[in-house]
This record gives sequence, C-alpha cells and structure tokens, in this order.
Amino acid sequence: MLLLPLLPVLLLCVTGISSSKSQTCEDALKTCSVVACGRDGRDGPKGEKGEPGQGLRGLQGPPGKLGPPGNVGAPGSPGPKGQKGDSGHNAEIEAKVRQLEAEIRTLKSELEYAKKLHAFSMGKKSGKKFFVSNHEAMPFSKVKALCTGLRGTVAIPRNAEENKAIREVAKGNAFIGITDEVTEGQFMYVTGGRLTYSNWKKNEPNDYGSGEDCVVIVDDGVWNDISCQSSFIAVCEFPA
Ligand code: MAN
Ligand code: CA
Ligand code: CA
Repeated sequence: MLLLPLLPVLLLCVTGISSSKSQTCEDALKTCSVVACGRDGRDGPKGEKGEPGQGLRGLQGPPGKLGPPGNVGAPGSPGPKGQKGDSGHNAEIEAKVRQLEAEIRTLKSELEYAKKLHAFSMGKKSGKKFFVSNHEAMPFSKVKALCTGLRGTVAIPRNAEENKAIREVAKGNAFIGITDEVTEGQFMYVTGGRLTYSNWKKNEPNDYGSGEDCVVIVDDGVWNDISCQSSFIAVCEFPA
C-alpha cells in the first residue's frame, strides 16, 4: 500500500528509460528517485528474410578451381593401318660391313697379283694352258687325285707344242691324261673324248704283258702305253 502513491513517478521513469535505448538502469536511477532494476528479457524470435536489395549486380568472379579428373573412358576403336616402316639399320654394323668389303677388295687384288707373279715364275705364257709338276713319281690313280685336289687335271698334250712343254716341266718320264681303261685299244682323254693328237713311239701302244692301259711320255716326248699301277712323274694342267 505504501508504493501506490509513487506509481505515477515509477511509470514516468519506466517510460523515460524505454524512450532512450542507450540509457541503462543505473542511468535511470540518477534521474529517477524510485526505480526497480531487474534482469534483461529473452531474445525474441528471428524475423523473416528481407526483400532482395535494389543495388547493381556485381561483376562475374574468376573461374573456380579445376575439378577432380573423371573416370577412365572405354577404349576407342583401332586406327587405320600405318605405312610400312624403314628397314631396320644399325650404323655400327653398316660401318663394319663397309670395312670388310674394303678388305675383301684389297685381298682380291692381292690374290690376283700373287697368281700372276706365280704363273710368271713358273714360265706361264699368256693365253696358254699351264703345266705344273712336283717331279714326284706315283701310280696313275694318285696323279689324278693330286691334280683334282689342286683344282686341275692330269696334263694332256693336244698338240706338239704342249707335248714338248709337258716333257720339259716333268724333267723325266710322266703320266699323261690318256687311257684305254674303258675299251681296250680305244685311247680317250680322262676329261672325255677320243684323241685328236698322238705321238706314239714306234710299235706302241702294244698292251704289253698282262695289259697296259695308261700312257707315259718318255725320252724326247714320244708315248708308250704302260701299266697304270707303275709310278711315273705327276704333271697337272690348269686352264689358260
Ligand atoms: C718295253 C716295251 C713297252 C712296254 C714296256 C713295259 O719297253 O714292250 O711297250 O710298255 O716294255 O715295261
Ligand atoms: Ca691297253
Ligand atoms: Ca707299251
């Protein structure tokens, strides 16, 4: 009952406080002789979103960061067939081949020179066949094998000149490449064919004793038929 006469003053003070937001309750105590100071009330509910502003739209910003890579796609269809490639080459091997080719050319040249020198030293005449002997006596079969092994044939005189040459090369009695081993009495060249030249000694061939099927060049170049198993000097022949 005691506060009742003060109510108008209290109301004035409350009205005064509420009219100035910056005025605290303590401030109100300075102006009001009577005031009741309590705790602040709770916050009110949030207001509704306001209308969009009326200002100008801002400039577009820079592009954002690159996103993460996508999944690997399915394989594409095969492309068209390419052109044929270069044949493989190896510079090192090619250089070696050129070096070997050069060495072969040098060796061929050296061999030609050595052959010419050898033929000259053996008295070979240009365009004439060439006779060679080691002056060793042996059976006819050995003479054939020796000459074949030297890539030649048993010496055959086809004319008087060659007959003389063989005799001079042999420096003794030598077998020549003529026999009647196939048909008795029918002398043939070991390289094939019937005789086109002969130089038989008087009364030869006589197929003496158990038979004579080989031919030896004797004395001054005349021929005698003789046993193929007997031994005479080997003379080989090489082409002109
Ligand atoms: C004599 C002649 C030749 C024969 C020889 C065989 O010299 O009858 O015809 O070839 O003997 O040693
Ligand atoms: Ca005979
Ligand atoms: Ca004889």
